[in-house]
Amino acid sequence: MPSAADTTAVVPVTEAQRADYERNGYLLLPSFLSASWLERLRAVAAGYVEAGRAPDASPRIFDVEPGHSAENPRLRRLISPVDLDPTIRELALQGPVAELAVGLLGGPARFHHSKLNFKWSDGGEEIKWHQDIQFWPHSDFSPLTIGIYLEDVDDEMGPMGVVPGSHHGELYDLYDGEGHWTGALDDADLPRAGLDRAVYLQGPAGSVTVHNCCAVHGSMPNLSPRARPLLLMTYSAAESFPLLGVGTNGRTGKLTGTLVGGPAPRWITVGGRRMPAAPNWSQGGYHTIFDVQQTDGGSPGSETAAG
Ligand SMILES: O=C(O)CCC(=O)C(=O)O
Repeated sequence: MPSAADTTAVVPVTEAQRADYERNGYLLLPSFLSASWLERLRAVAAGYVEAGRAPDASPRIFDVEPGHSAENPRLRRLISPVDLDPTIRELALQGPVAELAVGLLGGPARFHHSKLNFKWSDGGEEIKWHQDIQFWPHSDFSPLTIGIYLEDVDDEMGPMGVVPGSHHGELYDLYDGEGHWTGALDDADLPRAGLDRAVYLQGPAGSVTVHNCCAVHGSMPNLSPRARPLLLMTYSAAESFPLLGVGTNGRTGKLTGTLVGGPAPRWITVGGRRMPAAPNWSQGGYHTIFDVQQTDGGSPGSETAAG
């Protein structure tokens, strides 16, 4: 298993792929994941589907469709699988997805959150057009989400749709006219969003999707008799920070903020100005300015690093 330090040595994307991602705001990497990883992830997902049948399955872990039951499970989402499961944690914080995040971000990455969207067969729900950054604002626009299809995905199954180049465009208001948060572009804004140019990312199981936090994206209902599990993991550049303390589903997870591929940065950029920032003392190790100035300095910061 690679350590956090040697993750940086692995570059699983080419310069051309990285340039594509920068230009278009998305990437599709067909059959990215090895067969053995895929097998492990499918076994994990199947275990959670079984667990989701329990009458007391926690809504903190499972989001289910109306009509979900033990006999006829219809899961919408497994919440924060990186926190829940050691295999998914290894994938996201040390394995090939960590390496991909570091490669795409061009340096150490800060893990933010994860989710497994099941998009169940025969009508698994649509995800309306939206951008992500409004849900969990950060101090820059580096956050990206890496998705892994756990099954083969075709057009009928509600593949992820992305509008190329939209990450450089308008950031839409995801409130409605009455000030209610809808989490989706308003109908009045849709004609400006370039949806006629949307591309739908399909591929064999193990294919990877990547989209930038500002890219307009969404997906249609799954009209096929096959589920479309998509495991999603979000990272920012290490020097980018979430602003409101929110993760997806409203909460950050235990591992939100974990650094992969390198140590905590000493510089951050806010309001366009790059500045040296103190170590992250939030976990302890600091008392007062008097202590630090009257001695040789404090102990190093204690940001969590994977590995
Ligand atoms: O599952 C999908 O197709 C899209 C996922 C997404 O955009 C989200 O969960 O925010």
